[in-house]
Amino acid sequence: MSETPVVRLEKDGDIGVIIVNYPPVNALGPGVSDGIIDCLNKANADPSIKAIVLMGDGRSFIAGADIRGFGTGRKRPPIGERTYDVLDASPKPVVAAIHGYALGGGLENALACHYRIAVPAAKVGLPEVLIGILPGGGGTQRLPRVVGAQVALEMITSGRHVPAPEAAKLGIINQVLPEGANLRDAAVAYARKIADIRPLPRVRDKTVTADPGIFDAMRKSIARRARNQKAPYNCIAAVEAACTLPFDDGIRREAELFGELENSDEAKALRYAFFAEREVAKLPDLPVGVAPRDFTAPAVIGAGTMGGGIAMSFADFGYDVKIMDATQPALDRGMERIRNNYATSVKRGSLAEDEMQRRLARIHPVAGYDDIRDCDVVVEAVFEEMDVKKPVFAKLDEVMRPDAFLFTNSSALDIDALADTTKRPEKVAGTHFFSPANVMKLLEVVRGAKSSPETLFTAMALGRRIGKISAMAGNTDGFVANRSRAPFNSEMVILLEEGCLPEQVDKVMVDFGYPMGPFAVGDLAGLDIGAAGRRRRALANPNYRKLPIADKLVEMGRYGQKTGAGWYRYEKGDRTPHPDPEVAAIIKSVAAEMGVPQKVFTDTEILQRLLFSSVNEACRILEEGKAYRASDVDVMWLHGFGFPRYRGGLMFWADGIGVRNVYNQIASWHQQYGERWAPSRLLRELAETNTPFREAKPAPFV
Ligand code: 3H9
Repeated sequence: MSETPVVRLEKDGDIGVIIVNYPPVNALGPGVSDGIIDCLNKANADPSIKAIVLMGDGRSFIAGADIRGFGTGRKRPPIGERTYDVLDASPKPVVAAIHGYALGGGLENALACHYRIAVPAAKVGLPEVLIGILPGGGGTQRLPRVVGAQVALEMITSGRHVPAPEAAKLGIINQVLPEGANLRDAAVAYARKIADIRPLPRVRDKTVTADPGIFDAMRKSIARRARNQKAPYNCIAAVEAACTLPFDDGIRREAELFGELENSDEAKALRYAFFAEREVAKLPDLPVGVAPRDFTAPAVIGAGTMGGGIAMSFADFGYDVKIMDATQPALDRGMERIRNNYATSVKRGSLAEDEMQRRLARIHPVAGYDDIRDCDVVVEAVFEEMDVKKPVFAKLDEVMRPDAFLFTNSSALDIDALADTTKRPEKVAGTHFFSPANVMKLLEVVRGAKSSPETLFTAMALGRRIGKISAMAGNTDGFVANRSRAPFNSEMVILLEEGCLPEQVDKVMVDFGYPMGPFAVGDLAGLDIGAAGRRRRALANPNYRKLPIADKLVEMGRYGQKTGAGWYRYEKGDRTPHPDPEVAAIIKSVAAEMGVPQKVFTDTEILQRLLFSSVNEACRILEEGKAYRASDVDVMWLHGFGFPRYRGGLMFWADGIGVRNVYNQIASWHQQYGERWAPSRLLRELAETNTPFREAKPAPFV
C-alpha cells in the first residue's frame, strides 16, 4: 500500500480509500495535497481498483487550506496540476465521503470529485471571505455550476457553514446517510454502486448562467457590512466570471482575483483575528488536565436588560434557565422585555415563530431563592453597586448547593470583595457579558484571587457552550475590556471640549469601520450608566478626570434613546440619531467656562486620540499581568465593542501604525495634555526595542 505521513491509500476489495490524516481538522497542510495526488495516481494505476473514496481521519473531512501558509510566499502548483484538477480528471470515479467539516479547499476538493456523500451532522461551506480571500481552488467556478449563481453568491459572500441536509437539497451532496451509518462502509458501498457509470459526472462540464442584475444587486446588498473591504467584491466578481466565461478562463480569473487578496491588509488582519480567537481559549498558567465541570441548570439573578439578555443566551443554546428578581413586577417587566426582544427578531425574519416559542418556554421566571437552590451555576446580574451585590452573593452562598458556581456579571467591581462574602470563594468568578448580552459574542471571564482552575475552566466553557468567545481577564477596575476602553470613552468627550461635535467623531469612527459611532452607542446604552461609573471613580480618586459635558447632559435628564435625547435627539418611536443644536450649545458653553482653546481636528487626529489612549492603557494592563496576550485585548475589542474585524483588533491596528510612531505621538500628547497621556512603561520598552505590540511579553497573570 502507498503511504505518505499525512495521506494514505487503503483498499477495501475493489475500492481504493484515500484517507487524509492531518490533525486536528485535516487542513491542507504540507504534504496533504501532494499526498492526495500521489494516492489518486496509485489508485488509478491499480487495475484491481474500480472506484475511489476520499475521506478524512479524525474529526473532519478537510477543513480547507492551511491558513498559516497564506502570505508566506508558498508556491502553488500551476493551474491544471492542482489536486482539484487531478481529482476532476481521474478516469475512475471518486466519491468524497464527508463528516465534520468540508470547508474552503475541503469543499473545493469535494466538488472536484464526481460524487459526494455525507453524514447528517456534516457541514460544508466556502468561508474564505471571512479570512479576506476568496475560494481559490475552483470553488467560485464549481459551486455556481452546482447550486446556481444566486445561492453561490450568498454562500460565498457570507462564508456560512451549510448543514448536510440543506447541502443535499441544494445539490451539493448526492446522498446524506442515515443517522448512525458507518461513513467508510457506506462510502465504499456507494463507490461500488457507481463504479461503472460513464461518463463521469464532472461539475466543470456543467454551465451556469445568471441574470446580470443579480451581481449588482448583491454588491448593493453587502455594501454596509463589506464597507472598506475588497474580498466580498472579488468573490462576486469571480462568481460573475463563472457565469460569463468558459470553465478554464473562469479558473484563471479566479486566480487573478485571489492574487489581489492573499497579501492584502484585510486578509492579514482577518487571519490574525482567526488565530487570536483560538489563542484566547488557552490559559497557559493553569494546570493542564483540569476539566471544566458540565452544567445543566443555570440560573440568572436580576431580570433587567443584562439579566434578561443572559437568560436568552442560555435559552438560545438549548438550556432551561431560571430567572429571578427581587420583586414580581420587576420579574414581569423583565419577561416582557425578553418576549419583546424575541418578537423583534421574529418580525425582522431572523427567528422563526415556533423557535421563539421554544426558547421562551426554556426561560422560567421564579419568585425566590428557594426556587434556584438546585441550580448548578448562577450568574448574578443585579444593579452594579457593591452594596447591592454583596448581600445577593451572601444569600446565594447560603442557599445554593455547595458545588454550585457563583458568577457575577459585574462590569468593573472587585470580584474578590464579592467572593469574600461567601464560604466558597474558589467557586466565584466574573462572567462579564456585553450588551446586548444575547447578541454580543464576548464573555470576559474574570479571575479572582481565589477562583479555582476548575471554576475558571468552567466559566470559559460556559461561554463557549452558549456561543460566546470567552476571554480571561484579571481582577482590575473595569477588567480588561472596559478598562482598556475607558480612556477612549473619556477622550471622545474631551475632544468635544476642544471643538469637535459628536456627529463629527461618530462619522470618523463609522468611516473607520465601526457599525455605529461611539456617541450613538452611548445613547443606545444610556448615558446614566457611564455617569454612575464616573461618580464612583471620582469619589475614589481625587485626580479623576471629570467630564463636565457628559455630566451636564445627564443632569438635564438626557439619558439617550430612552429619554428621546442624549448626545443626539430622537423622534418618537425612531432610533435615528439627529444632531442637536442644543447639545452643540452646551458643548460650547461648557468649553468656554473651562477656558479650553478651540481647534479644528483632522479625521486622523480624532481616530488616534481615541484609539491611542486605549492602546496605552492596554499596555498598562499587560504590564500589570491582567491579561495573557495583546491578542486577547484584540479579541475583546472585536467581540465586545464592534471594532472592525478586518482591522484585526486594537493592538494589531496599532502595530500597523508602528509601535514607535504610536509612542512618539503619545509622548507628544503627554507634553501637551499632561498626565493622562503618560506613556506606559511597556509602551516605552516596546518602542525602544521596536517590538510589535502583539509580541509584547506581559507580566505573569495575577
Ligand atoms: C482555503 O481553503 C483557501 C482555498 O480556497 C484554497 C485557496 C488556494 N488552517 O477552530 P478550532 C486549527 S482557506 C490552519 O478550535 P473547531 C486551529 O487554529 C481555509 N489551522 O476547532 C486550531 O489550532 P490550535 C478555509 C486550522 O472544532 C485547531 O485547528 N477554511 C485551520 O471549533 C482547531 O480549530 C476555513 O476557513 C486551517 N484551515 O472548529 C476553516 N482550521 O488547536 C477554518 C482550523 O492550535 N477553520 N485550524 O488552536 C474553522 O472554521 C474551524 O477550525 C472548524 C473547526 C470549523 C474547522
